[in-house]
Order: sequence, then structure tokens, then C-alpha cells
Amino acid sequence: MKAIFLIGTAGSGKTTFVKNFSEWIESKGVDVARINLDPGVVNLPYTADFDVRTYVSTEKLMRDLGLGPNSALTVASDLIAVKVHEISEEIETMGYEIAIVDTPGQIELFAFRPVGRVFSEHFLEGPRMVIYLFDYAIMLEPLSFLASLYLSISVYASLAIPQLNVINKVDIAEPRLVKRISEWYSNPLTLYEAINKSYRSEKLKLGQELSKTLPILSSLNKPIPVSAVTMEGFVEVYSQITRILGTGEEFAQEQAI
Ligand SMILES: Nc1nc2c(ncn2[C@@H]2O[C@H](COP(=O)(O)OP(=O)(O)OP(=O)(O)O)[C@@H](O)[C@H]2O)c(=O)[nH]1
Ligand SMILES: [Mg+2]
Repeated sequence: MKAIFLIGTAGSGKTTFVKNFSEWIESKGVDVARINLDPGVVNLPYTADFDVRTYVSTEKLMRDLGLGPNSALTVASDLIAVKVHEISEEIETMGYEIAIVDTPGQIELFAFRPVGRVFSEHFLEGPRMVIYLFDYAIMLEPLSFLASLYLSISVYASLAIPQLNVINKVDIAEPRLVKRISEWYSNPLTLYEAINKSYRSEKLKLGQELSKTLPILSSLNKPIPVSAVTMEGFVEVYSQITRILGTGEEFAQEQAI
């Protein structure tokens, strides 16, 4: 079974994306499993085919080990890591074509702890990829734009599997702001000009230095604008998934028509 991990900062729309994108590709005839790997989620808007909360309970960890909510989540993440083969076997027997995997709200719990590396190497048969969700709202200033790119490339460096970058929530973004983000990404000069206009003293120096790393930061795909709510951009996302994972011959044909 192939796997797509949804990764992004807190509230970037991972769970909404899992819900609506899985329904959308199902309507294209793809057999999809919804997998919840977020031990801390309270309400899921989709019915999970596998829910990690049946393996670990953060409430129980808090009670038994006297932990606070965040350290209970880190312990839960580490416990999930050692269960990768058990969890994979359970899901593999369900016989789906592709698994869409929701990951914890706090990005570091999956991407930068052992669980992320273990799952990116051993979860299901594969192949595996990441969809990295940018939240457009934290990319509007040149420095926060650069910080967002650093986070995305850090996830890529940590998990080392193919990664598709997307910018979520464009339904509520002003189109000119989405266009500006896209320009900064493709043309370092426009970013450099924005930095010179926006900042003074230390921030200006920092922005100028960091912008020199843009060619490295933008080595992944130019983020695809999407909305997990209105499903705008899903066609483009799916065609990239097809390219990366080799999924959905039928859908590729449908697109060609
Ligand atoms: N307008 C709009 N709202 C969105 C979109 N995607 C998610 N949201 C909203 O953003 C909020 C957070 O969405 P979630 O799907 O829970 O985000 P998440 O990344 O799973 O959140 P955590 O797991 O808590 O980090 C919810 O209120 C969603 O309805 C989108 O594309 N457009
Ligand atoms: Mg979520």
C-alpha cells in the first residue's frame, strides 16, 4: 500500500485535507484508507480506518506517568515509533490502494522525532511521500515566508522522502497575496526588494542574508495553491501524486482527455 503523510504547522489544515482529499480521490475510483497518527486529536471529522489512539492514550500517560499534555504527546509519539510493523500489518491487510495519513498538530512530534523517520522508512509497503501544507497566513511577510520555507526543507531533510509542497487556505487569501508569495518563490529579486522595503537594521541584515539561501530553500516544487475546504487545486495535487507514487492510471487517462 502506498502512503501519503500530511505534515504542516498546527492548524494548517491537515485533518481537513485528509477528510476532503480522501473523499475526492475516492470519487475518482481510488481505494483510500484514512489513517490517524495524531494521538492528541479529540474529534476527527472522518471515520478513520486506523486510529493510533487505540494503541496509545495520552490521558493514560498523563495519569500513569504524571506528565503534562505536551510531554505525554512526545512519549506517545515515541511509543508509536516502535509499533510501526504491527500497525503496518494491520493496515496492509485492509487491502487499500493508498493510505492518507494525518499527523499530529505539533509538527515536531512527527517530523523531528524518531516516529517520523521510522514511518517514512518502514510504514506499509510503499512508496511513501509527504504533502507539506503551508499556511498562507504565516507567509505574508518576507521573514516569515523564509521561516516557512526553512521549516518545509527541514522536514524534507529529516524524513528524506519525496515531498510535495502546497499552500493551503487560498479560498480565504487575497489573490494578490498568493501571487506575491509565488513571485517571491520564483524570483529572488522580488523577495530581496520586499526585504529592503519592509525592514531596517538587524531584521534587514538578517533578511538579506537569509534570502541568499532561497535557491536551496526553493529546491522543492513551487507550492501548489489549494483549499482543503473548497477542494481548489486538488486536480493538480493528484496529478503530482500520480507522478511521484505512480498511482491511478485511470485518473491520469481521465486527465488527458
Ligand atoms: N478557509 C479554510 N479553512 C481551512 C482550510 N483548511 C482547514 N481550515 C480550517 O482551519 C482550522 C484547522 O483545520 P484542521 O484541519 O483541524 O488543521 P490541522 O492542521 O489538522 O490542525 P491540528 O491537527 O490541530 O494542528 C479549521 O477551522 C478548519 O476548518 C482551508 O483550506 N480553507
Ligand atoms: Mg489535525
